[in-house]
Amino acid sequence: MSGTPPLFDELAAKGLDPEAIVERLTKQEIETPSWGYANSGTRFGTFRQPAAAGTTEEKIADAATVHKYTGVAPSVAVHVLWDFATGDVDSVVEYAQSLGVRIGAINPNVFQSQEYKLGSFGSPDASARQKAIEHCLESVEIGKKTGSKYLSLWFADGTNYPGQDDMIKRKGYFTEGLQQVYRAMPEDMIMLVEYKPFEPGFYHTDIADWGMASAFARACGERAKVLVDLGHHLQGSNVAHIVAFLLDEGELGGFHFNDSKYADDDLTTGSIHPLELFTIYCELARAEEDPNTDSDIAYMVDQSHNLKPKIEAMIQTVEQIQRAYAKALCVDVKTLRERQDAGDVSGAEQCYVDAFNLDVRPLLHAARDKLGVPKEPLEAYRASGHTEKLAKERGDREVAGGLG
Ligand code: AFD
Ligand code: MN
Ligand code: MN
Repeated sequence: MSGTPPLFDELAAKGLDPEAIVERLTKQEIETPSWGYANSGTRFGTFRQPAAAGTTEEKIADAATVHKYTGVAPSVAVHVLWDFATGDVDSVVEYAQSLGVRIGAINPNVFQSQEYKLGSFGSPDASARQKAIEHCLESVEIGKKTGSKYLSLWFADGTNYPGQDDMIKRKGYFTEGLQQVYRAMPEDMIMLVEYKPFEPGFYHTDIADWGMASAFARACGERAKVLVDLGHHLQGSNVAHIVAFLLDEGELGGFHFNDSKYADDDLTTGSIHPLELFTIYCELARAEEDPNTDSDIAYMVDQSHNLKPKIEAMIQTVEQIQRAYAKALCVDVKTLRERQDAGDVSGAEQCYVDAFNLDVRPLLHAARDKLGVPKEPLEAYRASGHTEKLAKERGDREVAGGLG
C-alpha cells in the first residue's frame, strides 16, 4: 500500500492486519495510581519533589494530564485512607469527571495503622482483624459511590520469625475475613487478591504467591480473582507462565505494572525486563483473541517514582506498556502455532524475536493520531514545561505522600 509506513506493508505480507492492530491499540486502557503522583521514597527516606501532588485533587489532576498526553489512561486507582481522608467521596468523583477521568480501583489500607503490627486479617488480635474487615467494608461502600468495578486488596500480613504465629490459623482468619468482605460487595464489583512473597513480612507472608491468592479467591466466589503485581515474584519466576495459567483458569483479575531488579522496586514498567513484559503481553493478546478466555482484566500501574519526575515517569510507563502490547500484536501467530506444533524450536522462538525486535512506532503513532494525542507523548510533555509550572505553583511543601 503506497503512503503507508513500510511496517504496515511488512505486517500485511505476513497476513497480519495493521489497521486492526492500530484499532486495538486505541482501545487499550491503563489505570494509573493516585499514589504514583505523590511524594514517595524508600524506607530510608522520602525524597520530596516540588511538583509532586499533595492533595487528592492534585493527584487526580496529574493523572488527567497523563491521560491528556496518552489518551489511554482514563482512570485513577485510589487509596482509601490517603485519597478520601475527608470522607467526601462525591466531590472527588465529580472533580475526576470534570477533568475527563474516572475513579478506578479502590485500595483499602490495612498496613499502616499501629493495630496492624502483627497483621490485619491475619492478626492474632481479634480487634485488629475486626478493624481491618470494617475498613474493607467501608471501602466497598466508597467503591459503590465511586462506581469502582474493582476492590483491590493487598495485605502486608506475615511474620518475621519461625514459630511466631500459627500460619494455618492465620489462613483461616483470612478466609473468614475475605468471605465477609466478598459478601458485602455489589454484584458488579470484583475482588482482586494481590500476593507478594515477602516484605514487610520477612519469614512468611500470608498471601505469598499466586496459588495462595487463587485459593483465597476460590474460597470467596467467581467475582474474586488474582492480581499479579510484576514486582511481587521471587527472582527468576516466570511471570508469563503464571499469567498464562491464571488466564486459562479464568482467575486473572488484573495487573499492577512496574519493574524490578531485585525485589518490589516499583521501577518503571519495562525498564529492566522489557522482554518479560512482551511475553506477558503475548499471553494477554492471545487471550483477547480466544473467545473461550475471559480477558476482562484490570490493567493498572503500581509504581512509586522516587527519582523521576512523577508525571513524566507515568507517561513513560504508559508508553512502555503500549509498546509491549503493540509488539505482542505483531506476532505472526499462524506461523508460530505451526512451528510450535512441529517442534520447530528456533523457528517458533523466532516468531517472538521478530516481533520483539520491531520498531512499532508507526503503529503507535497511527493509534495516537486516532486518539488525538501527540505521536510521542513523553517528548511532548517534557517540552510543555508542565512539571516546571507545577513546581512553581506547588513548591516544596511538607504534604502527605503516597507509599514509602
Ligand atoms: C505496595 C505493595 C503492593 C500494593 C501497593 C499499593 O507492595 O504492591 O499493591 O503498595 O497499595 O507497593
Ligand atoms: Mn501492587
Ligand atoms: Mn508492591
